[in-house]
Amino acid sequence: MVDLEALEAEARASLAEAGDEASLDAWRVVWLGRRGRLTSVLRGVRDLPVEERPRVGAGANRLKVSLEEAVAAHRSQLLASAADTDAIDVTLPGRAPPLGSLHPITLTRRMLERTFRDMGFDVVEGPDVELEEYNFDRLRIPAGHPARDMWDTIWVADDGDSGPRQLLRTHTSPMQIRYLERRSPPIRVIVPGTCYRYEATDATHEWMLTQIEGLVIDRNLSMAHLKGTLEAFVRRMFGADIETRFRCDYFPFVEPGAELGVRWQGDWLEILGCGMVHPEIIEDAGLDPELYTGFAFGMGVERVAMLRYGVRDIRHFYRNDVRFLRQFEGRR
Ligand code: YSA
Repeated sequence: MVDLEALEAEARASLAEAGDEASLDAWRVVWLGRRGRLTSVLRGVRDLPVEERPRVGAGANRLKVSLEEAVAAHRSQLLASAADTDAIDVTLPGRAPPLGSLHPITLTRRMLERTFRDMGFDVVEGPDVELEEYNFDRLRIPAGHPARDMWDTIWVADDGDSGPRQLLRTHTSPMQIRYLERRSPPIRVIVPGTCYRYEATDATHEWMLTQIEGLVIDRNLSMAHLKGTLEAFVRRMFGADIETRFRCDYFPFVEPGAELGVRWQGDWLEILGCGMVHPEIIEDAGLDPELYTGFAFGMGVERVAMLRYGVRDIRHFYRNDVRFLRQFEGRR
């Protein structure tokens, strides 16, 4: 009489004791090898009484399959715990760390900087946390001026009378004033940087955006220089066939003011505000506005990136969805 249950119990108990690969191999030889104990049971089926054969034959075959599975599971368990130990196999090939890539806004910002550098502009940066005076007052936007409503503002601290108020800059234009304090004409500079506005987002508006400010001051500059520079720039960026339009716009720190739109998916997308620097700003900088004139602009980098890459919704840029970001791998 073959007791398969007792055989299985014994086989499993000795398998549980196998603590390394060599003992597993030895166990295999003893139980499942060509002369192993279970193999012998299977071989002996033909010598059993006829009525015993089906039970023992089928049972021993099932046991064989189940012991094969048990030994395989035990082997992977041993391998897994070996991997957890401190043992280092110096012969294994190294694992390459996953490489990130540049964010599409960084790519676009760098490309814009290159283009303006080629056109003779310097590049400087300014503070993200700005004084109210530079963000508004010295750009001819005093407290209570309706133009302040154009940009809802994120104040950093409201100390009342105890100190100057600070905010996350709503635009890069305060750097016009800071630059004019330090440098004299001829001036040809761009200022890339992040800006923040307390406003609801939609397909073309984010609450955090990147701008590139441009400032050019020299003798005898006119609106023709402003238009010529910006049109040359747009053609370099998007090719000669791009359709552009200038429209009047109002900014207290320019006179006259305009916006530049680009044809996009059957519609117009405004990419920047611009204008001739207001004579009072030139005068406040200690320059004679009869002698010096200039133009300035503030461009939205996310909008340029939308045009460049055909992105329909600006909110994709800061959602951090790797499926979106991976599409920019390998781009320059
Ligand atoms: C105007 C005249 C100058 O002489 C110099 C600069 C300027 C621009 C001004 N400082 C300004 O910020 N104007 S703006 O509010 O119209 O923004 C300029 C550009 O930034 C827009 O044309 C757009 O491209 C982008 N922008 C504005 N708000 C945005 C935005 N991009 C994404 N999300 C927003 N919420």
